[in-house]
Amino acid sequence: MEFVNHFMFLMLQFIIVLAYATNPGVRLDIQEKHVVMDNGIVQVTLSNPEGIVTGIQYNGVDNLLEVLNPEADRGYWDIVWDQGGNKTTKKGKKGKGKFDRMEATNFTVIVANEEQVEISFTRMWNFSLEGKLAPLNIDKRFIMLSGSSGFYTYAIYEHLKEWPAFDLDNTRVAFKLRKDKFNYMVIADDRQRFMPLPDDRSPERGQVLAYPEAVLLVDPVEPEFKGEVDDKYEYSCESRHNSVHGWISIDPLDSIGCWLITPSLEFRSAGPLKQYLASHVGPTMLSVFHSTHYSGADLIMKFGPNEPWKKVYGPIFIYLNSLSNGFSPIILWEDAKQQTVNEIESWPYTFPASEDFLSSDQRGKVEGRLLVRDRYISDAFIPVSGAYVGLAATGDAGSWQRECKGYQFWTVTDDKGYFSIIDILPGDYNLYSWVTGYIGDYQYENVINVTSGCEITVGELVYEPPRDGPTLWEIGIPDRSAAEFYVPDPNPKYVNKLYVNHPDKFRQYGLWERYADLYPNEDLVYTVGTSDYSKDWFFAQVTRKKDNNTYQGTTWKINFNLDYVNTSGTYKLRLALASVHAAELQIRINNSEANPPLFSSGVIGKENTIARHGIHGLYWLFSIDVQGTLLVQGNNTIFLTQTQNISPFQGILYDYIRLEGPPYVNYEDKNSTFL
Ligand SMILES: *[C@@H]1O[C@H](CO)[C@@H](O)[C@H](O)[C@H]1NC(C)=O
Ligand SMILES: *[C@@H]1O[C@H](CO)[C@@H](O)[C@H](O)[C@H]1NC(C)=O
Ligand SMILES: *[C@@H]1O[C@H](CO)[C@@H](O)[C@H](O)[C@H]1NC(C)=O
Ligand SMILES: *[C@@H]1O[C@H](CO)[C@@H](O)[C@H](O)[C@H]1NC(C)=O
Ligand SMILES: *[C@@H]1O[C@H](CO)[C@@H](O)[C@H](O)[C@H]1NC(C)=O
Ligand SMILES: *[C@@H]1O[C@H](CO)[C@@H](O)[C@H](O)[C@H]1NC(C)=O
Ligand SMILES: *[C@@H]1O[C@H](CO)[C@@H](O)[C@H](O)[C@H]1NC(C)=O
Ligand SMILES: CC(=O)N[C@H]1CO[C@H](CO)[C@@H](O)[C@@H]1O
Repeated sequence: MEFVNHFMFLMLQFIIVLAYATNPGVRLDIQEKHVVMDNGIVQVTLSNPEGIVTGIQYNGVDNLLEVLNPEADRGYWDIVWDQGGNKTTKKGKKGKGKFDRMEATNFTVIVANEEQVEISFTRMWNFSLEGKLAPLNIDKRFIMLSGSSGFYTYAIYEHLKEWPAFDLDNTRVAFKLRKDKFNYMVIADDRQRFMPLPDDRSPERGQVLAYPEAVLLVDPVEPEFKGEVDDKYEYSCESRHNSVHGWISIDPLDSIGCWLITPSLEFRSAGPLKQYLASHVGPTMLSVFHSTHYSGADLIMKFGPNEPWKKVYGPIFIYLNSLSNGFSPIILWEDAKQQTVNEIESWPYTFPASEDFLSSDQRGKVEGRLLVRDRYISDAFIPVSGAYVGLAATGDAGSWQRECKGYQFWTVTDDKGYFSIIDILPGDYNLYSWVTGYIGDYQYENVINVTSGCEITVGELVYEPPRDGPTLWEIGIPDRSAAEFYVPDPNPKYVNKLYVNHPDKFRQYGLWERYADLYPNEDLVYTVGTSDYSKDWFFAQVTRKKDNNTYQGTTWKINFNLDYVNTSGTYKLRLALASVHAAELQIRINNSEANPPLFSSGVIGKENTIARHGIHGLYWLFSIDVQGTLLVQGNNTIFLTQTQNISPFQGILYDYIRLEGPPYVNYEDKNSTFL
């Protein structure tokens, strides 16, 4: 089977090569209302001067985009924005910004020769447009290369200093494919399936569940989908794993793949762990550059008055492939992944004509090595492999997860802890890291000034994660995710078959309601030493649903035994949270009535991770002093109370919890029995 796939893969390459060999170069045809780029493999039609992709002709199909949609609703860049400061129109929690497809007003040819066509669609802002359009100059570019089975798009957004404040909530590129053809969606090797039709979500065929995006398929056109839940958020994807996804039109004689390839994460907001929508029922393909999903209002890009800004989003590649035989269409996915590797290797591209897109020699490089020293575990300086190291706008440790306006450049350390971050755009950055297995965030103390062609060596960096004393006990793995905890099976009424017997079980709909099924009256109790966090720690501390459509806050207990307590020492409770939504965490020790509690987080988080089937949102770390006088020799209890109780989606996803003993008086006494 492996062999057959590999063989077919080579064959496919061969067929594509043949197509290239006969290519006639790129032609540009400018019509009154449209512009057509054609390289003999693909023909792309855009509206003139709006710059909306209205047609993609490929492999004998005159349009891969949804011909039933109006032209403006086929392939487009868009933003969701609002006026800034006190002019904002977003009222209350449900307020939404203004959606704008950024239709351009001016079409310009930038490059047109046999090898390459690059065209530009611009929309310039001025004060007469205040309140009506986002104060941005927009330049949308489209590129076609000869012999290339697809096309590129990128855009330059610019906000001038003297322009008014505004908020940018969301921006992306969307393609709406033909529903009569594209029926198989691929997000990843283990996330692909035949998909329902958009019609199945209509009131006649579907039943809206707890929010409009989640629909129970009651009477789908294809009966095989009956009883499943469809929700686009079940297909969201972390930025680091979101380089290619798309759709296949499966036809035994002539299958076609249509793929969105994002060759770099540098322009996406908020770092490698940020989750974005990808493909979903429509059939829709999105390349999202910025959104507030799984993060909340902290990620709204807020531009003040006097804040000049310019950013290049993309280029991304829309790649097409086809297969004209009876073999598995999954070969198209394998080929799309190989194409993605090729695109990543070609990054930064040499062909974009805008001087705002910098080539490799205009960018810089930063190298070094990361070691971790976690005292009380080991005195050694340990090289860590697979740790994320990145450059992002200057800020506090961990600020990268909320940073949106600049570019970010990330890599992972090798087996010996070495890292090399290449092709960094000039500018001032901080260097950040986090390491699976350790809590907290690393930040290098110096600002790093990247210039064209620079090669900066930062040497050996040592991350000393937060640690005051020896571990008395711990729950979970410090990895910014709640995936290691107990994730229940979904209610059989609300299944997505893709996630049955799948490692991403957490993506099923409605798991928040399973808590009340498992713990109808008494809350979760975890006993250190006997409980197993993969079975006994529910992945989210959600509210408990009562009969009356009301909800209750909950109090979870951690029981633990101490053989000895130093009543004059200070213990430390480390609470790493993987996500919070409109929740307040209160902590009490050995006295469930203590008022005030030992600790309260206040009401924090707007990440909406629970409703969106995420396993993490933003990372939070709280370090809480616990005086030895609060503890007793023998059994102790920590009470974790989540007080908020308005909705089913409020709650906390824990990442990791640890109790540290007091610091040793002499670190050399660490083998002391008095822990
Ligand atoms: C809005 O903010 C501006 C500048 O901060 C201020 O001058 C103005 O008075 C405010 N308007 C209202 C209605 O609050
Ligand atoms: C259109 O854009 C081109 C290139 O940016 C510029 O030279 C031209 O003046 C613009 N035309 C209009 C009507 O804005
Ligand atoms: C401002 O923009 C509008 C809309 O594009 C345009 O009609 C108008 O001529 C522009 N005004 C100036 C002064 O450029
Ligand atoms: C970084 O370098 C640029 C260009 O050389 C310079 O304009 C900028 O002031 C520098 N920033 C710092 C913090 O040194
Ligand atoms: C249901 O909720 C209402 C309003 O919150 C309350 O007045 C009523 O007593 C509740 N009924 C039951 C059976 O709990
Ligand atoms: C208990 O903690 C206090 C304060 O840190 C320290 O001075 C004392 O030596 C500790 N006692 C023991 C037995 O470790
Ligand atoms: C402490 O807790 C354990 C386990 O919950 C229990 O078996 C034991 O009896 C308790 N000891 C005391 C002194 O309460
Ligand atoms: C000081 C205090 O409240 N101690 C309590 C700690 O918790 C244990 C077990 O719940 C109780 O037995 C203690 O009285």
